[in-house]
Amino acid sequence: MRNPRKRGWRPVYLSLGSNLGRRSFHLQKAKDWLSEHPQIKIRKESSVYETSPVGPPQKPFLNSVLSIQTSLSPSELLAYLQWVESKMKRKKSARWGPRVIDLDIILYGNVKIQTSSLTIPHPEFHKRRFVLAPLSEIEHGLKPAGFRKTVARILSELTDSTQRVTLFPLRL
Ligand code: A4P
Ligand code: MG
Repeated sequence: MRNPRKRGWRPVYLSLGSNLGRRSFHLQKAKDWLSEHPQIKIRKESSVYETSPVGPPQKPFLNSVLSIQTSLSPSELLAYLQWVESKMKRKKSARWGPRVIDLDIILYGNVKIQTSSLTIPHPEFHKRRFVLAPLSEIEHGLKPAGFRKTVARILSELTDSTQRVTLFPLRL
């Protein structure tokens, strides 16, 4: 029977990134942790991309984007992502520094949030080819909360030519 108290399931987009150690293994492992949560269903996954680092000089990243449905609230989802990061032995590093795994909430339904621990949509996503390319691959017509343009349009209007993104031969 349907539980009337059950909260709705929301469409959410997550960014996965790794540039330390066995990068593809780390992306796969993070996806496995996400799929194990009973309140997270993975709907679509982008290709994996090798991307030049944004921020301080460091090794290239592997990045991908997952489309999920979740009944977790934004703060519950963030807590779970941080738990997965800690399980995967991510150590705190410099801001935008190298990491075994980084899990970010890019979009959470149509919600806009600005608190000390959570900003949604992610404050940098619209400037980042490493997020926009995989997101546009799986949801090019999506208009993020607070934006009048589609993801594909935002990507096509990016002018920063220093950000390189190439398809990586791996399926998660
Ligand atoms: N936080 C606020 N909003 C969010 C959100 N929407 N999703 C807070 C996730 N976390 C959010 O994050 C710091 C704090 O951000 C968290 O405690 C959470 O409360 P962090 O992951 O511990 O630190 P960070 O990642 O070093 O800082 P920041 O500012 O989150 O960096 P980003 O934006 O995650 O960028 N270049 C390439 N090519 N590919 C990458 O994946 N990633 C980064 C990290 C930099 N350059 C990159 C890549
Ligand atoms: Mg982060």
